[in-house]
Amino acid sequence: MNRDELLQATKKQLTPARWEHTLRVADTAVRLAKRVKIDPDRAEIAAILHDYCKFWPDNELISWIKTCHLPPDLLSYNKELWHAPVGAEVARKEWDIEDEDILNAIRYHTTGRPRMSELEKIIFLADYIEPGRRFPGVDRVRELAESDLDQAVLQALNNTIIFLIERGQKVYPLTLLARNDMLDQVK
Ligand code: DGI
Ligand code: FE
Ligand code: FE
Ligand code: FE
Repeated sequence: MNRDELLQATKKQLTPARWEHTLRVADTAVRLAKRVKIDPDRAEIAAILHDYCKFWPDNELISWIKTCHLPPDLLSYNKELWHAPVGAEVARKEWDIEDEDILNAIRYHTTGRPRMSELEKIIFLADYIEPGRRFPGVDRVRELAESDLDQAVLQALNNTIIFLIERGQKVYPLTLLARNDMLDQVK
């Protein structure tokens, strides 16, 4: 797989604003990867592909969820969750990515999960803290990400869960499990 091909093809899937977000996630992920001494090239690939399916129509995402036997409970939670697990399947099938850590980083970039790898944490965090993000509390997560990825992931999960509850929305169980696990990790 050629990096320029991947960039051009991904750009075509996205709106200009979302493409700019993707480039900022990639920069942020590469920087974090270098700091914790994991392979920045793998972080970059995961970041480029993380929102590949963000604008796919619902029926397309639903069809991939069914065909690939992704967790059927996804369909009874927020549609915003769907692009991440489908993105991992597309990365495997259309981009021949076989690196399970890269695929998991794409798959879990929205929800998180218990026992996330360093790469998964980096993509999850880069998506949350890239410099274009303006969530309430994002600056605290940015600070934490400079010193402790686990504390940063925990804070981002807390913020997201509170955000969803304040809006009366469901919280996908994996997000709650991820947060509980992170509490144990940081003890
Ligand atoms: O695709 P992005 O907008 O870059 O970011 P994302 O993939 O992290 O999507 C985040 C959105 O998903 C965010 O606005 C919150 C929403 N969401 C809905 N239900 C859940 C959820 N996020 C988590 N972590 N857990 C949920 O149950
Ligand atoms: Fe996303
Ligand atoms: Fe996110
Ligand atoms: Fe994103």
